Amino acid sequence: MAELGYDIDDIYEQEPDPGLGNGGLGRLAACFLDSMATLAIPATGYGIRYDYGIFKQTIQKGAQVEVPEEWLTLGNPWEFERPEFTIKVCFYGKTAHRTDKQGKLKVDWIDTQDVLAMAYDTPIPGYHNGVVNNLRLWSARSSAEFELEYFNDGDYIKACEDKISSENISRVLYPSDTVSKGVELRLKQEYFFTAASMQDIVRRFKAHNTDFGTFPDKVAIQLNDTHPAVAIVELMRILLDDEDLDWDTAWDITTRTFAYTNHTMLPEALESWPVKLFGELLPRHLEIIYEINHRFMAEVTMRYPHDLDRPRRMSLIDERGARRIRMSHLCIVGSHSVNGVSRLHTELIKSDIFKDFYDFSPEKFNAKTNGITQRRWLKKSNPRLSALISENIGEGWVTDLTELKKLVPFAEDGGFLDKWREVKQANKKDLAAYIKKEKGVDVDTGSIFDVQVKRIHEYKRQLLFALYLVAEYLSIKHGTAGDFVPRTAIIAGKAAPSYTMAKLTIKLVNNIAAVINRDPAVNDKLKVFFLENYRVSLAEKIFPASDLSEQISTAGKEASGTGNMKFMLNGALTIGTLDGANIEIADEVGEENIFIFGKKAHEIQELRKSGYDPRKFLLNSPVLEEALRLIEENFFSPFEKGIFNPICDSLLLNDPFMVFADFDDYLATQKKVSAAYLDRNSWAARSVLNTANSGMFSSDRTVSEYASEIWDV
Ligand code: 8GP
Repeated sequence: MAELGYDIDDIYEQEPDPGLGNGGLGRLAACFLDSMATLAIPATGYGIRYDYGIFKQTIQKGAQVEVPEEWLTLGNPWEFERPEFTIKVCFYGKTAHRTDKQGKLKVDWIDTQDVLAMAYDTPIPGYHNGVVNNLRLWSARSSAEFELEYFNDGDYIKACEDKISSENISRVLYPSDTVSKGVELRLKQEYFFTAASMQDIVRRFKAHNTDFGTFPDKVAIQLNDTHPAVAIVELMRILLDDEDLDWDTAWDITTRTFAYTNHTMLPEALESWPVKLFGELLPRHLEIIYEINHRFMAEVTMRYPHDLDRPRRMSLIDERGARRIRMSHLCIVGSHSVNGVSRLHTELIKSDIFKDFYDFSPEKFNAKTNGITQRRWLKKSNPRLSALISENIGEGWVTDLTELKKLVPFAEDGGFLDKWREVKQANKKDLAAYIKKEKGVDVDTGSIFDVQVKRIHEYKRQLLFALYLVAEYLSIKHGTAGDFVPRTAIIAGKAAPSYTMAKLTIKLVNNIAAVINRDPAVNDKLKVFFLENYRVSLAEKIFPASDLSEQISTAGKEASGTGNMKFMLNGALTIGTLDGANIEIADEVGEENIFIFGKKAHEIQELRKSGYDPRKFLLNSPVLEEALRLIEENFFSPFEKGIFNPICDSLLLNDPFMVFADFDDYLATQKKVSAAYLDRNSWAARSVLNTANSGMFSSDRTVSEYASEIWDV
């Protein structure tokens, strides 16, 4: 490339990220694929080949503006089109009931409108082990028969419209990671890729097997949240209607095949589909769901004959208001395993949203703490640190992350600590150069790189970080900051396009950054940057350069988090609440090497119950009061007066995520961080210990647990 006059990094920059997911849930799946291939587990990942993945985020006048990302227009060299595996997926129509020659009741799904699912395969190589697994993504094509009807009638335009409409199914990823809106196209997407995948799985099974009784021994299907929940019903349909099995046999096969992972407890994210919409699109599946529910309700009533409310709470159908199908209930009833993604999250689903189901079948519930692949998140993205580690403890960590424990003694080796710091410094220089290029502002690489990168959401509390930065700004202005330890705050993340409060938070951060970065009085002490279009390739630049990892969600709300693990692996120290996997990170690294603050999950619950009044906390915190007042008085919005009122009002009136309740403790803990950073050697030692103790957060460990405890593979 150099001979040809190109810089290889410029070439790499040309390639768009395949943004086929929203946030943590999708990225977790990508890490799992890498681990499954590396552990030589024969596995396929199934999903949708979206023409437009997650939008590209641009910032205009401080606000997020979404632009479609055309990642496929210049071609995608990593995939293979597999037209030979094209599958027909049916929608709409009606069911016809009849008795066959043996007098058995049979159901036909007829008069359907059909769409083709075309397979595109992306090879997933394991690490130096000769194994290549497959990621199979489905793209929607119109079915020729469907068009012909209209062509024959001479209605060319109608035929073309229908072609477009069926191909729209795989057009675009829904860009909200936490809200399930119940729109028809989304349900079509879910059934489209699920039905294609189930037919593909059954076809492969039948190529080598004849007895469906062995299906659960050969096939395990892990449902990544409820989005593919209808797979349970689709397998029942195939076994009953196509393969002629009786209900009990089909149900036994199905429940032994499926397992379900829950990724969030946020009520707005729990999927439920209006019965009417579902029944029109998938009439046969609705009948099967009714039958599953009928039998399940009978069991519940038998077990709790005197508890009349329990069947109502546990039903697959929510009867309050217009009837809806509860997809999580379908997943629990139709699976042999239900897992949370951290220890705390699992305890909470057992005691809270799925308590009735835990009472009913406790044996199904288990915890599988998330993990990340060190091949991408250390070896590939942080080559300097990888080299330093391998020089000292060998390369074993690449496939066994617990090998990093061998770094523990190096935390007391001054020469090694110097090299460790040099690596961090070089990575910070690279990120500073990127920020200079993007923002035109100089960055002090001697400052603490204090970083919060993740989707923007109220529960993740980017506002807590923003209020802290305003408070620090004020303390510098007032001259009360003392020996201020310089900081560079870096924030990045996308907001769902319809999530007003999240978008306003981005605007607030950008406006705060504009004021602070322009003020000569604070300039050598504090700078704030919102980096636009957070994505995997940007994350790979950020984690290696970070000193401090912000994991500050309201306790009980973040199911696990995985960014927290990427920071730790790259030697950042965490400031965080006892939420999700932070708790397990603290256990591994030891409390001396992490900055924990804030209310615990049960305290949050109790405070809420006893009637939380944010103003009480505000009255007791002059610093918070002044920071909030600055925002209210339009200091950061002189030309757009009042635009941040919705944020201030929400905090003052009910503060749903208890930002005020945790503010003082957060501020005090940040002061401890600054003091700790001043002792460069002990900070470096703690940084080494973070990396050294991150072994359990490899997705190799997570996937091994799924393999032995759920899939039996
Ligand atoms: C995320 C969780 O918020 C995060 O804590 C966790 O690390 C990650 O899943 C992987 O387990 N959950 C989601 O992204 C999520 O639930 N999204 C679906 C509801 C759309």
